[in-house]
Formats: sequence, structure tokens, C-alpha cells
Amino acid sequence: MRPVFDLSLYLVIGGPALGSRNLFDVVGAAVAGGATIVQIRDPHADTRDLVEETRALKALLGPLEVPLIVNDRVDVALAAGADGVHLGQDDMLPEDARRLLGPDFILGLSVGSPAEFEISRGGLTAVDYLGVGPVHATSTKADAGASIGFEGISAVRALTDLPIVAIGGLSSGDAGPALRAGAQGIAVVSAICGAEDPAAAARALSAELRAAR
Ligand code: TZP
Ligand code: MG
Repeated sequence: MRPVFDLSLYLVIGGPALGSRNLFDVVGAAVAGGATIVQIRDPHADTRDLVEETRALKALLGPLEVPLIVNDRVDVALAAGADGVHLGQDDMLPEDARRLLGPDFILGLSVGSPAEFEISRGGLTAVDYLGVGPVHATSTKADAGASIGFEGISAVRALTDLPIVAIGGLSSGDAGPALRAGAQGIAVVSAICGAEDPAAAARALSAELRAAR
């Protein structure tokens, strides 16, 4: 059965965004602070390392009932026993990923604008949630595309009933506007990975989300 998932505070983590920090320390801290779902995203990692890392993260998150999503890599998610895959617009088509993964994996898709949503329409029956953004400019992802603001979230919300997680340059003060624009949650990299105290950062974002509901 597909795991239940909560997009409220979605941590995206891995690769250069971590700096010198330990992946498992930051994930542990973020979850202790209230992160509800975690995505491992490391486009340049060697496949074998990524499988190992993903398997170890699943061992950490499984008992906490926090789902683990793998960015882009259907093969890695299957090999490591993760809970889902998040696809970008240049990755495998959602319907192909769904065929490989079967019904029990969570499948997410990035959508950068209402126009991109329309392009993706054909594959949406395979998809469980959308990542929509970048809301604000971000230096975390070089090819993130033009920022769409919270208006962009509202515009995609008007087109679909799929759960939406807003992403891109989000930090303190953005949870309320994201939820009011129709997102179910916020996805962050640097607001948690780059924070001096990742647990405190996650706790603060989590409190903002609760206050905004
Ligand atoms: N996809 C769209 S923007 C982005 C991704 C992975 C990066 C978000 O990182 P940050 O540090 O939260 O802006
Ligand atoms: Mg991708």
C-alpha cells in the first residue's frame, strides 16, 4: 500500500547544499524539529553511494514513519527500498516511472508554472503530489527557472486538486502565504540544511505551519 504522506514540512537534502554537515545528523535534527517527509537529492552522486545513502536514510526514517523520497532515480528508490520518487520535467515521464515502481510508491512531479502543468497533464494520473516553484529566487538549484511567487502557487492550485508542496527560496515567514495560496506544505533545502541549528529551524517552520492552518 502506498504510504500515507504529509507534505507540511518537506526537507530536500543532499549534495553540495549540506556543506560540511553530516546528512544523517541534519535529517535526524530536522525530523526531531517536525519535518514530515524527506527527499534525498544528489544529482552528482555515484549510483552505488546514492543507494547506500538512501538505504541508510530509510533505516533512520522508517521507524519514525517519515517517508523517504528519492529525487529523479527510480532505480535507486527500488534498490534501496525508499517510499517514493520525485521527478523533474526532464526526468522519466511519470507514467513510465509508475509502471516501474508499481502502485505502492509515492510519486511527485515538479511543475514550474501553469504552462508546465498543462504540458504535464497527460501523466498526472500517475502522480501523487506536485512540487511547485521556485516561489522565490534560489541559489540552491542553478536551473530552477523563473520564480513564480505565491501567485504562481495559486495559479497551479486553480488547475488541480493534487496536493501541492511549494518550493524555492522558502524560509521563515513563507509558510502562511504558501498555505493561503493553496499549498499543503513547504519544501526547503537551505532554510534547514544551512541553518546553524537545523532542529530549531525545522521547529520554527513547523510552528508557522501550525499557526497558519
Ligand atoms: N527545486 C526547485 S527550487 C529548488 C529545488 C530543488 C531548491 C530549493 O532550495 P532552497 O534552498 O530551499 O531555495
Ligand atoms: Mg530531477
